[in-house]
Parts: sequence; C-alpha cells; structure tokens
Amino acid sequence: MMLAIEQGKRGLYTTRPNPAVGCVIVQAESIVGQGFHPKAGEPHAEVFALKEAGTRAVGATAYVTLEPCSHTGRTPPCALALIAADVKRVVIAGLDPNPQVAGRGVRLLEEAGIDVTIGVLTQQAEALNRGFLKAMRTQMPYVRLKIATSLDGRTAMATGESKWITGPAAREDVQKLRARSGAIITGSETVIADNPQLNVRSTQLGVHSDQVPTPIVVVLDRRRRLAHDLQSDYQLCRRPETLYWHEDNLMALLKNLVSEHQCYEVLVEAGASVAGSFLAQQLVDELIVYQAPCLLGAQARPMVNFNPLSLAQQLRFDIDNYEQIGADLKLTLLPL
Ligand code: AOF
Ligand code: ZN
Repeated sequence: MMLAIEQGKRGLYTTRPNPAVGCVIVQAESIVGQGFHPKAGEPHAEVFALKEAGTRAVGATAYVTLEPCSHTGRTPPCALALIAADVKRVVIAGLDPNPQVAGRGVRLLEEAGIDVTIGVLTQQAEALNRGFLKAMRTQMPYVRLKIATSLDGRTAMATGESKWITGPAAREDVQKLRARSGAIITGSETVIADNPQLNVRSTQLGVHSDQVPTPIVVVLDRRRRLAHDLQSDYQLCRRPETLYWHEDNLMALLKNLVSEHQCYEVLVEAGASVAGSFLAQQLVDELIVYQAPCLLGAQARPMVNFNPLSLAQQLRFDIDNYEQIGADLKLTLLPL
C-alpha cells in the first residue's frame, strides 16, 4: 500500500478535480503491475496497473489507495475491470465518499467473490486527497491558510516592504501548495500592495507546470476597489479568469467554489485582515507558517488581524509537522 500511495502521489498536481489514486498489483510476492490516475478524463489507476500486469493479474492481490469506482463517469468502473481481470483479493486504504461510489465498489467486488480488505494506511492515503474527501463528505473545501513571517511574527515593514522575508526554498515550496489547489483566495489589499501573479511556475514539481490545471484566483473585493480590466495596473486583474467576490460571506464563497467550480482544496494567500477573518470564522483546516529566522521589530505588520479580548479567546493549534526548508522553518498547524 505504501508503494500504491507513492504511485498516487505522481498525480497530486494534475488530477484535479479528480482524486490522486495509486494501484499496485502483487502476484506471489512480486509486483506485476503499478499505475496511477494522471488526469481527469484519462483512465484510473487500476486500469494502468491491470494493463501492465496482463494475465499475471489472475489470482493476484490489488492494492488501491481509494475504493475502486463502481460508476461509469468519464471512464468505465474499475471494480468491473478488477473482476474481469480475475484478481483474488483487493486491499483498499479507504472508501470513496463520492456519492456515485460510496461502498458500491466494495459491494461489486464482494458479490463477485473477491476477498476485500479495507483500512490499510488510511491516513497516509487520505492525506493525498484532503480536499476531494472533505468536499465529497461536507460540500466544503479543505482550506489552507499560508503565511510567511519573521521570527517575531511580522509579515512586512510598516511601509509595506516585504520582499523578501522567507528565502527561495520556502517560496518554491509554496508553488507545491498552489499546484495542488483548485483555487487561491487573496484580498484586494494584497493585489494593490504587492501586485502578485499567484500562478504556478515551478520547475520542481516532477511534472511540467503546463500539465497543472491553473488554479482559479478569487479576489476578495468587498469595497469594489478593483476593476476587472485588461488595461489594469494589476496583473491579476488583467487575467480574464480571475473571480471577484464582493460579498462578506466567506462560507458562501467556499461552498460556491465546491459546487460551481469543483475546487476542493483552497489556498488563502492574503494579508492580515483576510487571514484574521478566515481564522476567526473557523474556516481554516490547516495553517501553514513559513517562518524566517529574522526580527523585524514592533513597528512591522502583524501576521493576523484578530483581537481576542482575553486569553480564553486565543486560537490554538496542534503542530502537525515542522521542517526546515532552506534557511526557514515550515510549520503545519491544525486548529483545535
Ligand atoms: C478509482 N480509481 O484512480 C480514481 C477514482 O470521471 P471519472 O470517470 O474519472 O471518475 C471520477 C471519480 O472516480 C472520482 O470523483 C472518484 O470518485 C473516482 N476516482 N476511482 O477507482 C482512480 N481516480
Ligand atoms: Zn475507477
């Protein structure tokens, strides 16, 4: 299953809105087929693995990181492909919460007399598809809030000067967050202050960046400070695919991104006010802080605009992971 997860990872940046899935087929202790789902519209992981295995799939065990599908979508059902190939056993990391599947894949396999095991390395497999899984279960996307700060939690000098606090390796890491996101949310303040591109331009994703579906950029612009205008001073505003959100209701925006745009993982890259709103409204699933080992002083801008009245109102997190990236620290935090 570990190898199947490694296969699945190969599609992490390219399968959107489909999940990243891997499959390994084992016959008498040796691997006879491996595959992953590369892109929506192309065959699923099982199909590639079965193709490689050929007749060696007869009597074999298939390890799949997601329940094999039972529906005819853009491609025919994988459960039927496994049955037709005459595998003996299927081991699945976790069920597919897609209402079109949701246990039916397992039922088809069992009805065909295949031995099914569910629940192997579930957490590791689910980490590949946080957004797909959350959206299928709750119709809300998985929201990551990314902030780059100094050691004293500052994001810019009082003048707004901020290029650069974190180093090139941390900024390259952000490319991976963007590449797996269906949408990037920013604020009009950030657009005006930084004129960002918010695009995927990395050469270190393991796939060419033109294979990565372009994330939608949503600009929060309640005060209508920006004009969607091909002549605009701002790069994002010149892109016809940029969306503007003029309402206050962030929950409604997130729901809309799932239902209207199939954006299941969302990255918030904005300033302190937007960060504060997402956090205070408990809309953040994961806070990622890139912290540079430098001090910017008490006049510099804080990372989150949020004013608890007492210690009891603080926001607390579990540390899910910490690692050094270049000269900086990357903290992955889960709100409690
Ligand atoms: C699998 N194996 O490798 C993947 C699955 O539109 P389609 O035909 O590509 O179907 C997409 C749905 O299939 C997707 O929403 C999810 O439920 C499942 N993904 N299933 O058996 C795979 N990627
Ligand atoms: Zn399938």
